[in-house]
Amino acid sequence: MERNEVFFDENRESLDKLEKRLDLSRREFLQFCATVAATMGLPAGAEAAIAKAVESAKRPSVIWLHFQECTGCSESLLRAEHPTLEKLILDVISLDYHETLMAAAGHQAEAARKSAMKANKGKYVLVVEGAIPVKDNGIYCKIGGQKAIDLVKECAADAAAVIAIGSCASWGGMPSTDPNPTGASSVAEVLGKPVVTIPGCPPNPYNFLATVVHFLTFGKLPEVDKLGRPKFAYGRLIHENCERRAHFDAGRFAMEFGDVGHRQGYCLYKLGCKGPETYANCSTIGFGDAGENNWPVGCGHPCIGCTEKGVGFAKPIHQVAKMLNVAPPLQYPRIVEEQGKAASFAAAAAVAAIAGAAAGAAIMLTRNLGLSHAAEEAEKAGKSTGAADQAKV
Ligand code: FSX
Ligand code: SF4
Ligand code: F3S
Repeated sequence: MERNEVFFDENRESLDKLEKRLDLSRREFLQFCATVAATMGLPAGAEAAIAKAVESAKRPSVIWLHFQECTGCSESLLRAEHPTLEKLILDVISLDYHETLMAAAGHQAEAARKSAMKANKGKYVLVVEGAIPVKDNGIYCKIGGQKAIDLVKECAADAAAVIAIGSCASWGGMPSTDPNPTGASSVAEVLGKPVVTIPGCPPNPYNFLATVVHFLTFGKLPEVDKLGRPKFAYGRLIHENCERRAHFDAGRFAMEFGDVGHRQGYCLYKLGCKGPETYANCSTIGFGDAGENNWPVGCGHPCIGCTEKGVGFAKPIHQVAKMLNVAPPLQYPRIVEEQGKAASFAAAAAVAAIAGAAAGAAIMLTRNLGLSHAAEEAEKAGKSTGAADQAKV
């Protein structure tokens, strides 16, 4: 009997109840647990532990604050299908305060927040969506007559965990774009202590769901990097696992939107793709359960680095990215090899490593970028190979 079957056999009664409570079939529930386990990079069989936690754990009270943002973070959760947010709200967490989703308004809403915080002192999870303006003593954002800067401190004081969702809350995001007139700041800056961050504009809903489920299953938040990002989601550069990576390595680039390279799905580096300097799992988990390739690069637009401080909303969208490392991808998608004419990524890295110059690999690579594509275009136009060889970025 498989591990999951054993789990379902042993927990038949409670799962029957859960099935009714969640209005999900057992299969759908297992699929949800498996998706979350896979997002966290947990080994096979972990979905049983997740299922057990979701089935039996007391739903944690969640207070969700909104500041300077567009509500895209909440919107992206509404587009998650396994399960839908309303099921998540009702059965996995107890969402006691969320300005855009709760029925209560005005004083009633404020009262709901205060009573949830009192009843769950030291145990509730605080989720913050949006940046916090600190300029001019924080007067640019007020909720219920209270300044955002004061509200976030009040709510964080007795929280068991603080999660900054979206790039705005994680590092300032779009509202902090130069010249940042309101002094839009991150939750960590305002609280003066590190918090878990789930950047992205909007962030991938599974990264948030997986973080909450990790808290439920293991009683603690997942391991994070120095920027507070869960390592399971932000441990690798987008470029490392991109479906267009083989084209990058072979020097095949889209040079303009709509050109031959763009239509054939070539690498978008020359159009400003920030995948080489952006840490996130967009290329591996996609967005919105809408099928394969449903992420910016998959749809033909360069990554703008929305998860990365100093890249998204900071660098011009079509400025060429900085190469952060030269690690080869985990796997290569199939390509038509005879088209590749430039030095491969791996070859360039190897030569640089022999010379003892790690930085040199990036430089060599950058010098090779576009050579083969330019050569190919030149050949198509009937020019001589010599002329094509001269083609430079
Ligand atoms: Fe919007 Fe959220 Fe962007 Fe910010 O996501 S999608 S502006 S990260 O805080 O609502
Ligand atoms: Fe993918 Fe962008 Fe890297 Fe090209 S530069 S392989 S499109 S992440
Ligand atoms: Fe954002 Fe780039 Fe992912 S723009 S959604 S980090 S592909």
